[in-house]
Amino acid sequence: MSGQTNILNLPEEELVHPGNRACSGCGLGIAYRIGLKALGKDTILVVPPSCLTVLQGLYPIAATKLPCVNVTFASTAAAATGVLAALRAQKRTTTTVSAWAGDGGTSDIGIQALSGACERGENFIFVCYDNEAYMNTGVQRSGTTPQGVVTTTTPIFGKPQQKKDVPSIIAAHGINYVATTSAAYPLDLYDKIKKAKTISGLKYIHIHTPCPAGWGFDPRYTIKIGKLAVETGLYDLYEIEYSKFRLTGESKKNLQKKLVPVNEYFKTQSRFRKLSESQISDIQKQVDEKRKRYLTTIDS
Ligand SMILES: Cc1ncc(C[n+]2csc(CCOP(=O)(O)OP(=O)(O)O)c2C)c(N)n1
Ligand code: SF4
Ligand SMILES: [Mg+2]
Repeated sequence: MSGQTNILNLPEEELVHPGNRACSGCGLGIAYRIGLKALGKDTILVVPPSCLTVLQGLYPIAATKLPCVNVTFASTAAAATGVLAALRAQKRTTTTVSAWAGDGGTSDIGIQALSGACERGENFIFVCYDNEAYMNTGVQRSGTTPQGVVTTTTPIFGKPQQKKDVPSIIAAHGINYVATTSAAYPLDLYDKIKKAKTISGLKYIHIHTPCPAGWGFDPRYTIKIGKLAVETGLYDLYEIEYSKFRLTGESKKNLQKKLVPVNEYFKTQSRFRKLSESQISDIQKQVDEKRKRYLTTIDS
């Protein structure tokens, strides 16, 4: 999968204008730019309230060259279904429809519409960019915020619950393609969205997008931190294609080498400052257990 595309054969045409409203070092900015290259010009976007709506800005000075429908928080997948129906009525069967929602708009507020669309097998690509909190409104915890993270709604002890495993929830619907990727691995991201375009039914892509403003790190470290999440085994790159699971890219390579200790990742971001020694060692144990499961169940 990854490795097919390199920096020299990415399409040169930019579908995101330079100069947008994202914070400097925003992982979403990278994911969006590369993701739109993979989707191509004949695409209609569907976007709920999020940092992405801010990044895109408003007509006539929008940062994207693609048509985009801004919809209510809970309705992203339902609205994408409606756009598909309108295209069918116009006999436009080659246009790609792609919803782009944040983790709040996917794992919490939009999950019912997404579940319905998965179950019906609607033919669009749902992208969740996961900056692990409701960032646009000032860093509130979401279902995908990791355990122990300090947000404005978990200010004292950090979030007590674990990160919700949204890709597994979506995969349980039996859709044809689920993939996880990261803004720190833009070519992996590009290849997975490209592949999604060739598969029928609903395709779900989960993108880890480091967020300097909400995670508490210097914007120059976005890629380094995104990579550390994978190198520690805290975030895995994989595909579930027609129900077959396989690790991809750096996560596949991880099986052959020693993982970086999780604390190396935690140390880089102020949002983890409330994690205790025992919480860190519990999380390390969970990652080690997962790696053991991979080693015994995956034929790499
Ligand atoms: C029904 C509803 N509730 C709350 C809001 C306010 N709101 C706008 S964006 C946002 C945060 C979105 O978080 P997420 O989906 O994770 O995207 P991010 O901002 O992190 O990019 C919230 C709570 C809203 N627009 N509609
Ligand atoms: S708050 Fe985070 S996700 Fe939102 S624009 Fe800033 S860096 Fe990007
Ligand atoms: Mg978010």
